[in-house]
Amino acid sequence: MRVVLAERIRRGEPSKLKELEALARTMGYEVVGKLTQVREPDPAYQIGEGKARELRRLVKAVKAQRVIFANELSPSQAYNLAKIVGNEVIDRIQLILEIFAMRAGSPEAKLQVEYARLRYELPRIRERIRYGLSVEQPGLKGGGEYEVDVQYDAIKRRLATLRKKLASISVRRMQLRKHRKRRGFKLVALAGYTNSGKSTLLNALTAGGAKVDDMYFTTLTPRTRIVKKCTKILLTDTVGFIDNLPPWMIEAFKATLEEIYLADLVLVVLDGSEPIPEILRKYKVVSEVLKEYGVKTVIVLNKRDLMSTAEIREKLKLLNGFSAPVIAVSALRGDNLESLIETIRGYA
Ligand SMILES: Nc1nc2c(ncn2[C@@H]2O[C@H](COP(=O)(O)OP(=O)(O)OP(=O)(O)O)[C@@H](O)[C@H]2O)c(=O)[nH]1
Ligand SMILES: [Mg+2]
Repeated sequence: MRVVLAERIRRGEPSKLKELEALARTMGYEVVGKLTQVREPDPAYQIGEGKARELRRLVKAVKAQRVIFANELSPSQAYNLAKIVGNEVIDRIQLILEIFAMRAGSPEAKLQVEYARLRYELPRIRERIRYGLSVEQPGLKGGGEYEVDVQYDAIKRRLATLRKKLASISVRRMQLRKHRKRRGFKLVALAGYTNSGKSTLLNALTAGGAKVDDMYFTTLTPRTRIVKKCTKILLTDTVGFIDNLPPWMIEAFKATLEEIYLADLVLVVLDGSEPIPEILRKYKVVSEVLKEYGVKTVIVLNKRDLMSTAEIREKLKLLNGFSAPVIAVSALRGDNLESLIETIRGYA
């Protein structure tokens, strides 16, 4: 599918289109145009009305089928934009939900993704029906207030059921962790921004078997393996982090994220090949979440094969300010993994 990416940012705010493009590519979309407007949000269109017309011209010129906004759109904004542009307009959260739906292989991930999608739908139902837009619920078509209530209640009931199922997954995982700890295992978890190399590191340190891909959210379901040559350390790989997720999305993945929060030690994996501001931004996204749980961390500056010696030194020096040990490795080449294992032994 040919897509145009659009965003509205405030003066001085960095563009989010690069990351949005990586997300779009993960869905296999071809990005054929981009549009950025610097202004305060417009209540009707998010961007200005004149800019929305420019967007329409761009979409026609490049023959795009869809527009994806980096900003979160209210249902009425999405509707107004679609009317002007003449094509479907979605936002970043919808795109992430699509990726999750595509990646959800396990029953656990499927439940989490369904929960997240319905949480997204719920506050939007009324407006969608008011605007004559269909809600993606089979057998339920738009109509009057009565239909709205029926749909609303159906989704609420389904959410309650899902919440129970997810809670029991969470309990099962907790029992498994307890059992492992009783058997003398130390639980080490990988955390990090999506695409930082967590699964590659799992494969390098264990008998692995995790799927690796230069796309976002390749991993959704936790995978735990014994670390080679350390029979008492278990390493768990899980879903990656991304900036600006609504709280209900994090709630949906609670059972999975608990593998990180409740570990004995967390390896925070950073893609060291990126520019320093990106490394810091992504480190912040992960550490802000972990902070609440007071879990011990080791910072792993990954992809050192893509950095010069001077660059490695500079980045290590910078990260040394964060009160967690830092170690530079290449998960792909297997560089410096021995000292990473030594560090893990020392802290776990
Ligand atoms: N050059 C280089 N590439 C690496 C290294 N580690 C991982 N990669 C590449 O980075 C990309 C992402 O790796 P993954 O292991 O899938 O990353 P992840 O953190 O598990 O990503 P998600 O599961 O999608 O969140 C892949 O293309 C890997 O081959 C490394 O040390 N050096
Ligand atoms: Mg992965």
